Amino acid sequence: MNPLAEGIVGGSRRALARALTHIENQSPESESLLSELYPHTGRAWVVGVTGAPGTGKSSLVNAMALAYRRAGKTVAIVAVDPTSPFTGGAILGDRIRMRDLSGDPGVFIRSMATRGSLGGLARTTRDAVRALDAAGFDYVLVETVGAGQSEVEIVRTAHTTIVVEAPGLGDDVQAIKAGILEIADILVVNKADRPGADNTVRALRAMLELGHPTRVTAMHHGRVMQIETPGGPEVVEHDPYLWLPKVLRTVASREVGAENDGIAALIDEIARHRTFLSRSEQGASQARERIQIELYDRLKQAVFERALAALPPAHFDAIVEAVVARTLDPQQAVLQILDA
Ligand SMILES: Nc1nc2c(ncn2[C@@H]2O[C@H](COP(=O)(O)OP(=O)(O)O)[C@@H](O)[C@H]2O)c(=O)[nH]1
Ligand SMILES: [Mg+2]
Repeated sequence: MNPLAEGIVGGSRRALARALTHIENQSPESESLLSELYPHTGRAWVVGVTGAPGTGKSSLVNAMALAYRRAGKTVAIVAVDPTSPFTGGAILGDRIRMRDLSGDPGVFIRSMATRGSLGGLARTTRDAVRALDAAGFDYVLVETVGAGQSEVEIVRTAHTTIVVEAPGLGDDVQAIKAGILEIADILVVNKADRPGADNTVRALRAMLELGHPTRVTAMHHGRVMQIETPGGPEVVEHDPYLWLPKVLRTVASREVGAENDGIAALIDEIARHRTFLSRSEQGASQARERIQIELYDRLKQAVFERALAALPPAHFDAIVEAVVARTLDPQQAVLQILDA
């Protein structure tokens, strides 16, 4: 076995940190490393936390990690920020916000920022989560900034996705991008201590109900179907085969120190979602679908690399020239490359 893989499975933090650097750089070593780690994965519960900057994601992740630690669980945190460079202040801020966790061997924190394409970042995140899973953490919390398609892809690595909102960040409804709402298993209105929280909760509930006919496209008794809900969410609330995202309130910052901060309820809701996925067939079909997407992804990359590697650069240049001169069309050009 690769000594790094052995170290990770054996619980060495140093080996884990080095492996994550390999993964981040997509170095050749990371490929064989991930192959060796794969049989050791599949045990961690992965929770994605996404939302606009400043909504309190890092604070929330910090609070959740503390709650899991109190329950005796180990936690890894991956903070992915596609908008900030490596030296960005956001990551420094996150460190300060997560200071409660520093020095605890049951917690591992890693920040990752943009390097290359967003697709690359999604892949890096997925691989990093696998390494953390193989390292034996009970929970892996992935924080990512809600900025568009990127986090939808990144969040695909998560079993349970939490979308975070906060009052007073401009127009309540506008702050939620439709695509983000669709990926939410749980919606959280953080900063519930702030005025306007009720409005945000109401706006989110209204949006969920608006989107209801499509939201309840679900795995029902093992089959995908559209479910009519003339009686509203209450009718399907108790259906064990249907998941309806709830809107929860939290106060994540310690400074506020509210008694009823909603963190315990959030932890409970994650557990409920986990139970739901394991009891319904949705969990298994979600896993299968993700593997399928990943394999398509990797296949595209592998075919691309193999085709280019097999082609002498001069040959490729000649094909480019032929397409420029219009003696060859791009469709035929690709077939020629594949045949080469
Ligand atoms: N009043 C209040 N402030 C909070 C709460 N949660 C986070 N904050 C503050 O909001 C700011 C942004 O928090 P942060 O966790 O960095 O947000 P992120 O950008 O989404 O990760 C920080 O100053 C936090 O202290 C909360 O529940 N209530
Ligand atoms: Mg943050």
